[in-house]
Amino acid sequence: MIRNAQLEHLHVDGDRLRTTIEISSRIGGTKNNGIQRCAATDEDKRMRDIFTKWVRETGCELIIDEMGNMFAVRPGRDRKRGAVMAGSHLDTQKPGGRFDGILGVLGALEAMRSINDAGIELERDFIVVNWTNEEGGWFAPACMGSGVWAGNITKEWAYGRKDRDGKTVFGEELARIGYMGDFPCDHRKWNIETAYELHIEQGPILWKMKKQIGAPRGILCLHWYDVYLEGTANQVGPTPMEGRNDALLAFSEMCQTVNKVAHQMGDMVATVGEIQNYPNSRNIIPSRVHFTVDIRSWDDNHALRAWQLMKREFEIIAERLGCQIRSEEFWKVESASFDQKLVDLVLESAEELGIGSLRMLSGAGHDMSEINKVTRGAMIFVPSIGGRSHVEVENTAWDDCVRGADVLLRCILKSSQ
Ligand code: HGY
Ligand code: MN
Ligand code: MN
Repeated sequence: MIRNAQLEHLHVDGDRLRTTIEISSRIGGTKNNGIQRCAATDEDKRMRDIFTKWVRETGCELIIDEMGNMFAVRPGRDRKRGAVMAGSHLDTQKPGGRFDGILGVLGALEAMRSINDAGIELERDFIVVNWTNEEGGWFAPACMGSGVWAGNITKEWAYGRKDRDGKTVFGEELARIGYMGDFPCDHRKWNIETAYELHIEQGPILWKMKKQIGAPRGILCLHWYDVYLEGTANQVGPTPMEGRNDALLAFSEMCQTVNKVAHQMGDMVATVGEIQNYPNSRNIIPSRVHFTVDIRSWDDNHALRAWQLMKREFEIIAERLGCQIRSEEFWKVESASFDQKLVDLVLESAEELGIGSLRMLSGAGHDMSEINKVTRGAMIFVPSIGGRSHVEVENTAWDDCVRGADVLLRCILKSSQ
């Protein structure tokens, strides 16, 4: 049993957390102080190898499942009771920042180390997890490891995903780096009672409101679409403007449509983030374009209505410009409402530590969208300086990292009773 006195005085080791994150920052580190460490790449392998070493040093058992999800298991006194889990992801965008996901895994590792240092035997198993390919920045979609684990996508479909250049296949690369484990990637093989994820906010709210801890009540839904346009290539010189079937011109009008519909509908965001143009030559009329649409809202139906409006306008544009169009929903995660008792526990823990906190919503997607489907979950946010993320300048003050890890530690201890 954890006595309140222990609870009162148990803190993480801030210097050790900073050193651990700084070591991570050097693996795939970029010259602009970011990280490029996409899932199933050599940089991901190097980070996983070091994380393996750190986990072994804590004396935990390390389980690696079929999707490369890494679970560090610290046995509790009564192993029949549901475990407490905390973690996030060590992969990054291409390029990305030093804290997105990384703070969540290494903050949970620091909590594990601090519990070890205090010689506490927890009632329940405590599991630190590194989820595979949360970002989806190189092998889409996002949340692939947690998505298979929670049953949103199949392992086979995930293994077959190609990288953004279409050159490598995810399953082969995961096996190549040596992290395709044997343990089934299935939440039903685990008995998880409570899950936490410490994460940077990735937006401006905490930073602007000068609050140090955010407790999101949930995460927006994410809908990812692919749109394929087919026009007619031709020599740019002799081909008159009338009658062209210019796929890139069609794309440009559709990109405007995405932004126009999002502004008109409100309570949502929509973004065209990725485009391939073929043949992408300055003196050939573009004949093929692929582009992506990312739509997010707290209300799934609102997001779906927006897509229907966009799609209808796309078809009118394609018809007028003489292009073929095909679109499909590539991936989605419904909006996630967290367990409000756990959200309250995050706010209560922050208050006990004298830290200003705020109940909010997450616009960024997280593994917790998937985990929250199959167990009770909550997240702990810390401020992103300037509200910036998914960029190399992503930054969070070390004191905020430590405060977030302290709140996480306290939530773990409370949920481990
Ligand atoms: O897309 C997201 O919000 C997350 O980074 N996967
Ligand atoms: Mn993340
Ligand atoms: Mn991210």
